[in-house]
Order: sequence, then C-alpha cells, then structure tokens
Amino acid sequence: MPTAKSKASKSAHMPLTATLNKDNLKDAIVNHLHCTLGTDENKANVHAWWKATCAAINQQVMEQLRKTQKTHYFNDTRAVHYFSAEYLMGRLMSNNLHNLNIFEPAKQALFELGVNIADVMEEEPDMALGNGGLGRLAACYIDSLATMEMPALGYGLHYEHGLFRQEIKNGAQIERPDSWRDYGNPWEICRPESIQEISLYGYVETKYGEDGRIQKEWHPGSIVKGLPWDIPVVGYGGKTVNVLRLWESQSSDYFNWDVFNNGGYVDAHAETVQAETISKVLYPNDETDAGKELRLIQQYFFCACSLKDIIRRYKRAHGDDWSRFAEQVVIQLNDTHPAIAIPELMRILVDRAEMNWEEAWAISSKVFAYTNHTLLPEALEKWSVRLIERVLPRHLEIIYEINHRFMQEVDKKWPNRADIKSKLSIFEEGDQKMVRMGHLSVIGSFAVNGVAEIHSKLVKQELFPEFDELWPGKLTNVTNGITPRRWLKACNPALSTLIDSKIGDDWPLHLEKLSELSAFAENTEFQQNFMEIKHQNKIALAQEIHKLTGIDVNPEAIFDIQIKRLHEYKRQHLNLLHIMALYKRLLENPAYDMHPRVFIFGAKAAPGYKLAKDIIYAINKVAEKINNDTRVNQKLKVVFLPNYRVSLAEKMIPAADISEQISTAGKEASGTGNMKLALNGALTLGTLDGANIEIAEEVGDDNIFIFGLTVDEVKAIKGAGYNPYDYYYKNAEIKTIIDWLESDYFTPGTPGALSSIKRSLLDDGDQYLVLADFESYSDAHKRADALYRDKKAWAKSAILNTANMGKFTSDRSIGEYVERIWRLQRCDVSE
Ligand code: 26Q
Repeated sequence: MPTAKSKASKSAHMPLTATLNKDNLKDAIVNHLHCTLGTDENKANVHAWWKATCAAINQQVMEQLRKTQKTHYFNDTRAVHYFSAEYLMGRLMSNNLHNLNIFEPAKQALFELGVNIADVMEEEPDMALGNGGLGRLAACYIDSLATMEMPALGYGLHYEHGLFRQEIKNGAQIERPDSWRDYGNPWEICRPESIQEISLYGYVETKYGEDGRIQKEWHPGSIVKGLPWDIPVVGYGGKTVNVLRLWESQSSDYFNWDVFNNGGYVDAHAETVQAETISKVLYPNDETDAGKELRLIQQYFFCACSLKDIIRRYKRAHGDDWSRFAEQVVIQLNDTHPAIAIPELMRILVDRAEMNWEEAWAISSKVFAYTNHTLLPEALEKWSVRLIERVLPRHLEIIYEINHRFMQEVDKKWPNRADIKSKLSIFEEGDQKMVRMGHLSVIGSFAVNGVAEIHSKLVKQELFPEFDELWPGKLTNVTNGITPRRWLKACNPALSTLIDSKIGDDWPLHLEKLSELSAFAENTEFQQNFMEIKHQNKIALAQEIHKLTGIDVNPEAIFDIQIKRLHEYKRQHLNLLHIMALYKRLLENPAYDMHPRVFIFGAKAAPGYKLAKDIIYAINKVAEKINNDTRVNQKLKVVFLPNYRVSLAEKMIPAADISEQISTAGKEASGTGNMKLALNGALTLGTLDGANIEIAEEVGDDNIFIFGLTVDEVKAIKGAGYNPYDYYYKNAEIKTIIDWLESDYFTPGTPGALSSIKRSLLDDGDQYLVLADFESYSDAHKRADALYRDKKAWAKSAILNTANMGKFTSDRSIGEYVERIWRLQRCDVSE
C-alpha cells in the first residue's frame, strides 16, 4: 500500500522542458535530429523531421505520463479498464500538439526551420488498429477519459498489420498489407518489464484438495508471452496522460526450450511462428463472425494478458486481499470480442485464488459491463463448443457452470419453461453446439448498454427481452459521441477559429456552448464567413481528389459524401442507383434542373464479402462513365476515394455539404460519422435510424432531410411479405436503372459484370429494402437540391447543424458512463 510518506517525497528533478514553446521546441527538434536520428537540418528528409518533431513533443508527453501514473498510484483510485479488440487511433502528432496546446508554436518552430508542418504531419502513417465505428469509438473514448482526468487504461492488441490498405485497380478493390510501424513508431513505449505469460490448449485435471474440495488444474499445451506496448493518451489541456496498453504476442522461451532439449529444434521454431501469429494481423471483417480459431486466441490472449496486468497492479497495493477488487476495478467490454475475460477472471478467482464459486461470482459480476454495438444476427458472436474445448478447456467448464447456475435462476422466475431456458441459455443446441457470447456477456455483467436510444430500445425489446424482464434496469442506453478536439478543432482549423471569435475558445471542452452560434445563424456576415470556410475546405478536398484520382471536381457543386465501411445494410447501392437515375434524367433531358453535384464515396469492403466488393466495382464503373460523359459531367461527378481511413476522413468531413446516412431503419446501431459531418456543418440526408434520430431532434426538422421507412414500417412491410418486384414493375425509373446494371453500358464488352447487384435486389429479396425506400430517397435529394439554391437558407441550416451538435461530444457519453456505470472520480494530476 503506498504510504502518505512516500506520497510526500517529491522528486527534486525538474523536467527538461516544463512546457514547450516555440523556441525550446526548435531546440528540441534540432537536438533530436542530431542526437536521436544522427542527421542534421540540411540532410534530414520529411521522415526525419517527423520523427524529430515527435521526439520533441514526447519530452512533454512523457513527463505528464510519469506524473499521471504516479498520481494514480499514490491515490490508489478506482479505474476503468476499457477492453477492446480495436482502436482506430489515426495519426497522433496533430492530436497531441492540439491537446498539449502547442500546435501554433510547433508550426512556427518548424516554419523557422524551413519546414512546413502540414508536410510533416502527412508523413505519419495512420494507426489503423480497427475496422470502423467500434474501433474509432474506443479512440474517441480514451481521448475523453484523459481529457476529463479520469483514471483509465485502454487494453487491446498490438497488431503488426492494421486494417489492409485499399488500392483500386480497374475499379476493383485490392487489399495490401498495412505497415504502420515499418521504421519504428515514435508514439509507442515497449515495456518488457511487464511481460505476461498465458496458456492455451492442453487438458484439465480434476484433483481433490486436503479439505476434500474439488480442484481443477489446467495443464496447458502451449504458453505464449505477451509483451506490452504503451501508447500515451494525451488529454486536452495536457495534464492527464493515460495509457493505451497493446499486447504483442511472442513465443515463450522456457516453454520452447523443453521442446528444443528433446531434440525438436524445428518444432521449436514452428511454435515460435505460431505464437507470433497471434498479434500479426487485424481481422478485416466487421459485422461478421468468421468463427476462426486464431480470432478466438487473439481475444483470449489480450484479455488474459490484461487481467494479469490489472491483478498485478491490484496486488501491489492490496496483496492477497481480494475484498476491494470490485471497488477498484471496472472493466468495460467493447462488444463481445473480449467476453472471454469473464470466465478467465472466474478461473483466476476459483482455481488460483481458491475462492468458492459464490465468492468469485460476487466479485466478477461487479467488475464487468458490456456495450452492445449490433443487432444484426450474423454479427452476434458465437463460438463452437468444440473449438473452445480444444483451445480453452477449463474456460468451457466454467462457462457450463455459469450457465447451470443461471438456468436455475431462470427456472425460479419461469418454472418449467424449457422454451425460455433454451432461448436464454449461453449454449445454442443444433448441428454444432455453440456458445453465444452475447448471452455470456449479459449474464456476466452488471450493466449492459446500447449505443443510441433507438438501438438500446431494440436491444431491450427484440434482442434480450427476457433478460430485461429478469433484471430490470440492467439494460440501458449511452448514446455514442465523438471527440470535438480531433473532429472539429484539429481537422477544421478555419471553422474553429471563426467559432472562437464568436463564442470564445472553450467549446472543445464544453461543446454545448456551440448552441450560442444559433444567434448568428441568420446573420449575413457570419453566414458568408461560415460558407466561405466551407468553400475553402471544398477547394482543398478538390485538390486532394485530383491528387488521388486525377478527377477534377467543381467546388461550386454540392459535395455529397458517404463514408463508412461498405455493407448492404448501409446501402451504398441505394446511393448508386440514385446517381444512375440522375444520370438518366440528364441524358433524357439535358435541361434537367439540378444544382451541380459531386457524389463522393470512401469505403472498404471486407475481403471475403463478395457483394460489397461488387458494389465498389459498380460505383467505380458508373463513375468512370459519368465523369467522361461530356453531356452530363458539368452537373454530375462521382468520386470513389481509395483507402478511406481516419486521416482521409479528416480531409473529407470539413468539405461536406450533404452527409449520407441511409441505412435501413433498425440496422445501424448508432453511427458516429453522422455526428462528425453534422458538427462540421453538413446537412444529414438520412433515415430514422441509430443516432440520426437524435441528430434530427437536436437540429430540428427544417435542418435535416429525413426519408424512408421507419423501424415500425420496416417491420410491417417485412411482416406483410415484401416483394421487391412490386417496386420494379410499378416504378419505370427503377426498372430501367436496374436493367441498366445488366447491360454492358458501364462495363463495355462485359455485360453482366454488375448483375450481382440486380440479383440481390430482386431474386434474393432485397433484404435491406433498397427498392422500397428509393422513391422517398429521391424526393429527399430534390428537397436538398432546392434548399441549396437558396444560399442564405442553406447557410442558416448548416450553421444550425454545427450549433446543435453539443450533445454528441464523447465527453457527454463518457460522463454518462462515469456517473451511471463506472462510478469514477476525477483525479487531478498536478505537481
Ligand atoms: C467479429 C468476429 C470476427 C471477426 C470480426 C468481428 C467484428 C469486428 C468488428 C465484428 C464487428 C466489428 C465492428 C462493429 C462496429 O464497428 N459496429 C459499429 O459500432 C459503432 C460504434 O458503436 C456504431 O456507431 C455503428 O452503428 C456500428 O455498426
């Protein structure tokens, strides 16, 4: 236990640079060029400047990191441990400079050294250790936790290769490996002193202790080492610097030496390769469960390493006294990906700490909380019993025991209801007996939340209704949020400066203050300033588009943007069908009245998701045709920007006029891109789904284009037997467009190259109701077009979007988790 005395013993050492300013930054950068990188100002390339600048920034980051860790240690505070298989951090240099409030001094320092800070920032590879929304949410949340000075640790996997780099060749997606740390990454600290070892495979021995009590001993078949890498997470204001701890897998030396000594030299190397495979690469599937052994091992590996790390830290303060563990430790499960942590903690308590089941469960069930991010049946994680039995034999026994006791509880509540039991059981009977990780997570957690009001309502009503009845209050909502530091201040500096000049500069910490901008929504001068910034951002994006694709677009056109993973439920193909409709209208009537429009897409498809890749191909083929058709290309352009990622989002979002959020109602849990785009003054064109509903409530009906079936209407139309052919035959425009897909108009010489989309929309039943929503979607676009021509009206709506996004700061979300779920105290880091 840390003592008051040790707390008082302050180090006499003063930091080299207490706070960095322009002059000492300059010195530090040059110094690092010389002493860290072995080069100098004349020889250094952009990469060296980037590394030297990061090293200079790190002087302050590391100092605050040290102070934060010391403060948290001495205060022995309760802390949240965010368990996530994904963190989409993006670039860190600009973020850290802004959060330390030294962006301008750094820019000036580099300028005086003859270097442009924008070029230096471009040199940084994205840290893309995630697929999409769930991974970026984790990154926004750890930013807010540090900003709000909360004791918090992020835990995850140190993937050697993050999400694949997307190239487009002849219109098709090609996947290339991502290498974010090829020449070393300056933001990570290797911590070999905190290596952990974890077990896999093997068998379980049942023994009887002296007291006659049954004891289980797991004899592993394999041991793997976990090496932690720490990424400092700098809060806004730069006081609290928390840690994101990512585990790299390595082979365990001593274990392999046995093999080695038994003459298995080659086998020993095979084990090495296997162990090092675990953290090699991020699975590029989102919303689907591949059921792959390596994926399960990844999940267990990082959970087991993280729990050992947490317990080591707890024991340093409390020894073997477990009584305060649940007061000190709360673990948030980011979806079910880390759910295996629940039986792992039970194993440690029962087998290692030798607690009885009830004591262990009393602790474990106060530690975990679970966030659900999806209702899609194919995305609900399930693992076959056989696989878990082979990889984690002891965990399977524990899961059976958890379920057995839970079934008794169910039987008390609903006596003799085999139907309810089989519905609620962790085990799903069938051809292949499966473990439902969602059920395990709900049973093993003290709180369960969805990520937007509508989604949480559906989690309660459709996904887990009996759990809600059994444990009223356990299922709740925390609407997602985004960090305004990255998603407005850093990515849209001109707009940020304008906002500062009107309402002061503390909105990044108090985003609800943006509402004060409403007073200027009808002010002509403010409208002009606001729209001029949008225009400049569009010019910058147009240049980027030219650089990346060779396509020229007109910044006077409406920039209509859809950026997100490619998935049928997100309906990029609805957008595409509408683009084809506009094209056809323009061909048939060259005077067709519309403001020039540029449709811009960014999306990666899971490599094994055939139809998603076909949709990318179709977008590119349609784009090629339209962009080269001089009959229409003054009014219509289509751009697919390759390799969509956080750093590209930061360039696209400030330039958007229209934000496409067009998922089938009930399918998008929340969405967070919708919040980022609206915050930057784009008008949402979207369905009543996920957080769109709450965005509409905030901005008002006049400042958003809502279309399409509601959740209830989707249910009704599906219940009545939806037939897409009804729409195909009734609406002549829909029919021509869909038939167009089958011709060789867009793919000269290869008719049928786009026909899989037609098939999915007709023969395969149009699961996501694209045709049912088409007309309403087209109408919404007409309303958007009309409003855009009224420059003042559009400007007012755009301003009101920015002004009304206060609710969606991730600080609000984190505030709700802290108050209602985690019960944390702010911890002041000052010396
Ligand atoms: C599961 C098993 C095997 C391999 C991969 C996966 C896997 C990986 C990632 C499953 C799902 C994901 C990611 C899901 C995701 O990003 N969901 C999104 O989460 C956002 C944050 O809450 C929401 O805003 C989005 O609506 C939701 O789609």
